[in-house]
Amino acid sequence: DRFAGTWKMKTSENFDELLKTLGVNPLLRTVAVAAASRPHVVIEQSGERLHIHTSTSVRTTDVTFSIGEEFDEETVDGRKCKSLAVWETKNKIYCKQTLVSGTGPRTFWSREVRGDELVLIFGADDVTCTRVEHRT
Ligand code: RET
Ligand code: NA
Repeated sequence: DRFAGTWKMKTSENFDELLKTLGVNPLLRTVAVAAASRPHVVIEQSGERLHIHTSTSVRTTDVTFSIGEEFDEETVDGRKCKSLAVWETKNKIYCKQTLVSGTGPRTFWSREVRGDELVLIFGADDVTCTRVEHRT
């Protein structure tokens, strides 16, 4: 249950580029980037089952899923998708997303625990945003 904990963001790279690739307009990107710089992240884990709560002043998401079972979530820009998370290593979860309707960039996220840090990557086509969080 190594993902469990309360996490605070330390660094973020390319979040604006990610939103640009997802087609979010400049004004909304400015709002989103500012809000996303101070997320409050709480992860509960019981083996293969995880609950990830991420809150900011403008957007809060809660996802509960089991590794290897499809679940509903939203892409970073808020589009409904079906997701499937798998263990990439024993410390890393890779989650592929498929839009429920319409077309858009291919998106995924991964989360890896490295010591006291959690490395979160969001991908959209060939753009990746890397966010490093540490335990509070
Ligand atoms: C959207 C759509 C346009 C308007 C706003 C948005 C805000 C997104 C945010 C995302 C935060 C994500 C985090 C992820 C994990 O660490 C949906 C792009 C305001 C604030 C914190
Ligand atoms: Na996170």
